[in-house]
Amino acid sequence: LDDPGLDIAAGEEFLQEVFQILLEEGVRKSTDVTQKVCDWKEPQELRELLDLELRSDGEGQERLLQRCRDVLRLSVRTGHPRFFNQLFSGLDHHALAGRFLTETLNTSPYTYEVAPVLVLVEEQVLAKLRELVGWSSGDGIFAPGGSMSNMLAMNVARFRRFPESRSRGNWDVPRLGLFASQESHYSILKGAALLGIGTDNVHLVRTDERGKMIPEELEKEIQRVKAEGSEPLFVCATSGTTVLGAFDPLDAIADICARHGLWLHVDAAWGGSALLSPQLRHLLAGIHRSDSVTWNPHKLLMVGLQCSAFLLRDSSGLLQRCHGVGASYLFQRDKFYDVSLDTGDKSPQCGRRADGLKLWILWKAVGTRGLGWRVERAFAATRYLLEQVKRREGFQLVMEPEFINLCFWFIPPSLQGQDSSPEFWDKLGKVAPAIKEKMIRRGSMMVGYQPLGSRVNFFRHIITNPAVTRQDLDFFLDEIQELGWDL
Ligand code: ABU
Repeated sequence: LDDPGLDIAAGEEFLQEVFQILLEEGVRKSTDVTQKVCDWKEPQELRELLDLELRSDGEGQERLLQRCRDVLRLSVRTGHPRFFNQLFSGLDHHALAGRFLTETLNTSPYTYEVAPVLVLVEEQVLAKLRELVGWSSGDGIFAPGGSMSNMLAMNVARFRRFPESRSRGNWDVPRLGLFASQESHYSILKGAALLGIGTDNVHLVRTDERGKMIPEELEKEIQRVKAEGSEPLFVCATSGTTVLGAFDPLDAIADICARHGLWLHVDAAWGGSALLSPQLRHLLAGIHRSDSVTWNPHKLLMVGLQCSAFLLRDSSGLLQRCHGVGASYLFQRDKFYDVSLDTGDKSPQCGRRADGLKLWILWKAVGTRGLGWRVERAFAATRYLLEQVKRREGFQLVMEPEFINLCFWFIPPSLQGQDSSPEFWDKLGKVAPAIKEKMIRRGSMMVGYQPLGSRVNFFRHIITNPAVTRQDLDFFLDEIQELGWDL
């Protein structure tokens, strides 16, 4: 014990090498359009290549550096300009610097004493996001992903109506009713299960042909649930649904919530970033009337996974009262500084990642205008792709996109000109998975597909990365045509 048990000099030397690898393999190559997006391996082959077994003795530096290279080389390059698979993509160098800083600091922003900078950064970032929602005051916390942010909203809504539920559980609470559209995120169902509300008590409200909640159907559902003896509590409107990118009509939904005294939560995990664009923020008109908002800058703002803000209009300390337990070893009331900065008890978590820092660094780098410009560039790129899809043979839109989700089928020559029979749709539903398999095996690009309601598998193309160019989008369509031509 007389000497440190870590070789600090060797550790630093190792890190120097790792930073070079990170820059070369993780940053340069993973954003280089001439590289493959992925290098597909069957799981067993990959297990063997990685040599996953954990042994009694450690390995030398060269072997470890090779392992670092392998991890990067054999992973999917989500920063690549031809990765269109998820609602996140791209690599922002400033945000990545913020992620490095967060990892290096290795602290939890639950108390000011262990994370003074991170607590103040989080406070500032949350205030700025709330300002964009249209609130001059309020509260909030970063959560590990949009699903958790949505669950926090459900929990806080229940607590506001039934404060005793915190201590007595669901025993004294009537059967509750939660409402969200048929296109809402699946986390509403998960949250109802986790919170003991029950998935049967989530009422999925019908949507129109564009995937937007129909307010009159919400009103009917609320009346029906009341007539059945349940107590309506919570409405989740969605601003940017996962597949179609639909925006629910927030003002009409807010009117209904006000009439029935219901909590209005807006799941703007995907679409919230449109608030940064003067041209697109109308999509969320009425969001300031909500009680809470989920907003994931790790999606459209390219901040990096993960960065999910749960924002609250209430400024009376509801979040703290709902989740706080006041652990005496963390949240001592007799500290020498302002203990309102010990914000960790607002969260059901204890250890928590400081997800605000990377957004703060990015925001400092490009400003509010720069963030808005990125959203508008993604929108403009989607418009370009839309025009090309309309022009090209074999492509059929699922619907005109309102936002950045471009959904379409590719109809190969063998199916073109056929009647719209059940057999036709059955065969068409097999096209997207077949093309996807070929593209992943080739490693040329990645895009998602899914069935939705009565619609058979179609592609959902998402752009968030400002590095994507017209050439990438032309390549994308050429590649779909080439891969699907002989199906
Ligand atoms: N609900 C999170 C979004 C998943 C996706 O990237 O499509």
